[in-house]
Amino acid sequence: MSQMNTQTQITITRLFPVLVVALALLLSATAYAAAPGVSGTTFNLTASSAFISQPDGAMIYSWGYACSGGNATAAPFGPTTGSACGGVMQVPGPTLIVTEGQTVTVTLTNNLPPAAGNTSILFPGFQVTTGGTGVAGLLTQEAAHAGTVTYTFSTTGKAGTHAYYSGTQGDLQIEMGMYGALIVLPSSGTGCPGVGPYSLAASAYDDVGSGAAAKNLTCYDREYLFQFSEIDPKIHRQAEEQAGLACTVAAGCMQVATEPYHPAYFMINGRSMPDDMDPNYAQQYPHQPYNGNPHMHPGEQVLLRVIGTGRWQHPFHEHGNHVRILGRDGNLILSSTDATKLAGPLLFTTTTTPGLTMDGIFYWTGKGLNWDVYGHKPNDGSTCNGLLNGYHSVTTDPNYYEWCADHNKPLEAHPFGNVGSGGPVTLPDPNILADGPWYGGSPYLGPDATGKAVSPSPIPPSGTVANDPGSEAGFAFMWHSHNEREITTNNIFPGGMMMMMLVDPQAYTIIESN
Ligand SMILES: [Cu+2]
Repeated sequence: MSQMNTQTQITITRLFPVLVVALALLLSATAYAAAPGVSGTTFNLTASSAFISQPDGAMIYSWGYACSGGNATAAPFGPTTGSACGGVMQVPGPTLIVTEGQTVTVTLTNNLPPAAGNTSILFPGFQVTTGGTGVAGLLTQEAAHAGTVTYTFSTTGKAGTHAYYSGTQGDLQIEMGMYGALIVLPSSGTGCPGVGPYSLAASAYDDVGSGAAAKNLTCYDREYLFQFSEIDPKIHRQAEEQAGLACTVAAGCMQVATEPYHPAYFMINGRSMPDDMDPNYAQQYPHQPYNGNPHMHPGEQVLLRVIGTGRWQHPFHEHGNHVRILGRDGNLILSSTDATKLAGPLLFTTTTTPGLTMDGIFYWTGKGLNWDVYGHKPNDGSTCNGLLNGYHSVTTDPNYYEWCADHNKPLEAHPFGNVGSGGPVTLPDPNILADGPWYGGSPYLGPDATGKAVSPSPIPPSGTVANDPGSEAGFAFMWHSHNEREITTNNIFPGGMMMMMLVDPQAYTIIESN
C-alpha cells in the first residue's frame, strides 16, 4: 500500500445486543479498551494441540497454551459464553495481566503429544525460579510429557509489555504457536486522571520523579495488543504427521525440518485478515480468541502494545500517524527530568525483531489537513470553541476535538468548488462499485457525513444510508506490514498481517469488547 494517508469513508452498520450497548453506555465514563486476557497472580497453563483456522479455509495443526483453574479471571471482559480461562488451547496463549510488584506463579503442564518431547516457558527480562520443579533443560526447567513445572518471578520494576514463549526447541515450538504476552500494569500510574482533553484512564508505566515532580508521560485512553507471527504450513504438516509416534524421549521423536522457511500465513494475534476484524472470542475461532480491530475517537491517546513473534521481522506500518515509542521490552525510554527524553522517537513502522516488544502511542486528530473533516460550512451554525489548545472543547458535540483552525474549510468551498463538480475528491461511479454500501463516498467524519458529500451521484445516494449517531461512519486507516509479502494469505492478496484502525466520530460509542 502507499504510504499516503488513505482516508476512506466507510459506513458499517452492526447490530449489537441491546444489553451490550446499554452496558457500554453505563461504563462509558470510565471504560477504556484494554487487551483481553486473564488476570491474577497464579496461572495454570497447559500446552496442547489443536487446529487453528485461516481465511482460505485451511485448518493448521498447532500447539499452544490453555489456561485452566479458578485462579485467573477474565479482564476486563471475557467471552460471551464460558470462561476466558476455560481450558481451551489458544494461539497466542492467554494474555497474562498482572500488576507491578506482584509475585507471579505460572504452572505449566505438558499435554503435547509424547513425540513432541519436553516443553517450557521463558519469561525474558524476569528473574525466574522453579523451586526444583520440572526437569533440567537447555535454557530453563522443562515439563516432561504429562509432567509439570512451576515458574515464579517478581514483577517489581517491570511495568510494560513483555513476551513469553517456549524455551524448548524454539524453532519448532514457537513456530507451532507457543507464545503469548505478559502485561504488567504499573503500580504508581497516578499522574493520569484528568490530564488532557480526555480523561486519561491509565498509564503504561509508572510516574517518573516523585512528590510534586511526579509526572506520567505514558497515559492513554485506549489500549491494544498486537502479536505478529507467521506460519510455514509445511512445518505444521510434518509435526501433525508425526504426532502419533510413540516416544519417551525428552527431546521428542519428531524429525521436522524447520529450514528452508517459507511462511504462507501472516497473523495478528493468531488471525489473518479479514478474520482479525471479527470480535474477540468470536465462536468461529475457538482457538484464536483475540482480534486486531482497533478503534479510537479523534484526539484520544491510543496505547499500542506490539510484540514480534515468530522468525521474521515485521515492519508494521500504522497509517495516519507515526507511533511515539514509550518503551522497548518493558524498559521505559522517557524521562521527565531530561528535556531530550520527554517524548520517545516517532516511528513510521513499528518494526519488531523476534521477541521484541514495544509500547507506543498512536494519536490522530485531523489537525492541519486544511479541510474541516466534519464537513462544516460557513454560516451553518456550527461552532468551534478552541479552548483546548486550538481544539473544540465541548465534549458533548459530535465535532469534539475538531482542529478549529480548519473549521469551516469544507472541501466544497476550498479550493475547487463542489466535490461533485470537479473538486479534489473524485467519487467513483456507483454502478461499478461492487461494495457500494460499504463506501460512503464522503470525505467527512461524522454521523451525518453522507449528507454532506454533495454530488450528483453520491455513494450511497444521500439519504439511503442512515448514518445516525449510533451507527459507525469513520475514517479507516489501513494498518499493515510493510513487508508486503506479509499482507497475503497463502499467496493471495489481500490478507495476512493487515487490519483497519477506525477513527470514529465522537457520537459513536466504541464497543470495547469488539
Ligand atoms: Cu500502506
